[in-house]
Amino acid sequence: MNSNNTFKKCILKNKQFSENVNVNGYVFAGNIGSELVLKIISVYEEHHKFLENSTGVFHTLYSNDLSYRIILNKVLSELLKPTYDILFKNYKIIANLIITKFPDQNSAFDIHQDTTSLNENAFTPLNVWIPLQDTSLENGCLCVVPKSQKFAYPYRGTSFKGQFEDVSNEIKPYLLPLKMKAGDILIFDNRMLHFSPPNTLKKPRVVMMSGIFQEEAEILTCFKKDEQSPIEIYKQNDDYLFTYKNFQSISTTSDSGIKIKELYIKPPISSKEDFLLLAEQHNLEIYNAFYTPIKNQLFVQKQPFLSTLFDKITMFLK
Ligand SMILES: O=C(O)CCC(=O)C(=O)O
Repeated sequence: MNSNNTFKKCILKNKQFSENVNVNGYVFAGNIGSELVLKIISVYEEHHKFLENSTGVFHTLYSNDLSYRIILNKVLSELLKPTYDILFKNYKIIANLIITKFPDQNSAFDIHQDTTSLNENAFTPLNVWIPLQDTSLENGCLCVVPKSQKFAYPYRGTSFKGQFEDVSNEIKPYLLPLKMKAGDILIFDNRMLHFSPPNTLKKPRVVMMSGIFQEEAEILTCFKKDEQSPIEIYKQNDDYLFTYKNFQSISTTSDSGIKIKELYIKPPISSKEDFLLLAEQHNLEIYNAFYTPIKNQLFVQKQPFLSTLFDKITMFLK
């Protein structure tokens, strides 16, 4: 178990921000301002046309329209670069994405850590998450388990079971809802356990997200054929997030990149007791945000992240 996931090759210019990411896994880094929010909303409206009454979740990476992914990334990069240049040094944007959560009980992202996308022994993977309207528990704000990046296992992939997949119910009390205003900038270590509940309001919840890497970090992915097989590490091209088409499915073959390593290790699967021990060792706090005293039950259903999420991918029309 890796319990020393400190901020590697820090790219945040502000020392306090970097300390917050290191300790808690996230930081609020100001607001991009209403003018820029409006510009991004107009980019969103120009490049996204959805079916009426769409349901579930739309995520840029689910689109097979590669020219859409490339153009969106370019336009958003141009708009956000001045802000990112203030916040980051020696960095690169690996992708700018849109995530839309339609009004629908099935629009939750279950508790997860992002899959491994760089060498975590040398670098720290960051996401920037900026909502284009206010977010709350009602429309699916991001919820995080502060400090949980500290005990993330460095090899995660869609082809094999995640360390915390079986303990969602134990993790839920530790989720902290991050209610945000339109344009607020959340920077987080994408190894931190995170989640977002369904959008129960009438309007779609739209967010833009950027992946931010150290400029020399290569994009890596992990693949495991089956229980007995080693974990294979693949190096991907820098344009991977614009050229790879199978993000919608759980990979059953290693269909992209160059294999650079095989590791004969078994990724850990945490039991309820393992997770509770980690929570204690890392002083995780209990927030109980998803506990409804009246019904005396958790109101968010337990769902395996990938299977349910990918079943509910919404239709995207260009
Ligand atoms: O936008 C959200 O609600 C969550 C997105 C997320 O967790 C992800 O893309 O990994």
